[in-house]
Amino acid sequence: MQPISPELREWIVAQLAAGHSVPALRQSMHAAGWRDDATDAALAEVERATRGDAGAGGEAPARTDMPGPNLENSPLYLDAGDRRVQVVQTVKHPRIVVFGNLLSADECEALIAAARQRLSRSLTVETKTGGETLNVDRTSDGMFFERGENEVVQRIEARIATLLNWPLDFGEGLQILRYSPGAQYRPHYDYFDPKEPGTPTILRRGGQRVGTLVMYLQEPQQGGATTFPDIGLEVAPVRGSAVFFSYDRADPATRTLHGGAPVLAGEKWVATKWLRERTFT
Ligand code: PD2
Ligand code: ZN
Repeated sequence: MQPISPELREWIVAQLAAGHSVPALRQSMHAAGWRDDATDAALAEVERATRGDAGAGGEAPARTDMPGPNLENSPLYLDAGDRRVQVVQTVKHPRIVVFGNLLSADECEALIAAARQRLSRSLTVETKTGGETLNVDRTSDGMFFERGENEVVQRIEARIATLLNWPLDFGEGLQILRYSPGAQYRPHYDYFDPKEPGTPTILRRGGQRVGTLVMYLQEPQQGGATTFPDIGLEVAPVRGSAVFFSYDRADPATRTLHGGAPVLAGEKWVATKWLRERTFT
């Protein structure tokens, strides 16, 4: 059976939304060389997805192709192209990997220096509307780099793509956050809530988020761990290290609730890379 690619799925959805009939679609796909059984399977899948069918337990269906490091044979180090990255800790469910030595001190400094003058109070994507709003749950200051915006951003993005086996252009631009004393990021999920009305608009730019990499650029003197309340894990914000986690569905069943604990002393800086299902535009 021919695989149903995200592009084909999107094309079918767009054709149906434009008012083309199912028989007309079937005819176009037949003319394009699709076998009728594959066409029917693709149409049925799109119909299931648009009806919002749940899995056996009532949950959303899980993706199978996911970002993440290759941990076969329990490596202590991974080759991320231009750097040897340490595997410090792993959790299976939720899938979490803590990396050491992902960034050099110079790279951390360069990101902070380039971001500092562009910081403003952080906005979060607003799934109610598809826009962005100030969110009291996040009291840090932040900014976004464009993907590939400068040499150091390019180098780090290429390294992440190699390390996590996920195409570079499926990633959002790097987000930089600065937490001053008292600042925190209350526990949340990084995927977009499918029940919110603004989510379809957000998903047009590359589908759902499926993974997060939080990289620590500057460690505070106290506090500021990245917390996973469902499993009681706290990741210390050590400069140059990072925590990766992935979520194969937009559902709390992924146990990826996480937050940034309040910074008690000093300043914490992080860079976050969010990974989408497909090309982020
Ligand atoms: O800065 C953190 O530790 C943190 C915690 C939770 C960052 C994010 N979420 C994020 O950028 O999504
Ligand atoms: Zn988050």
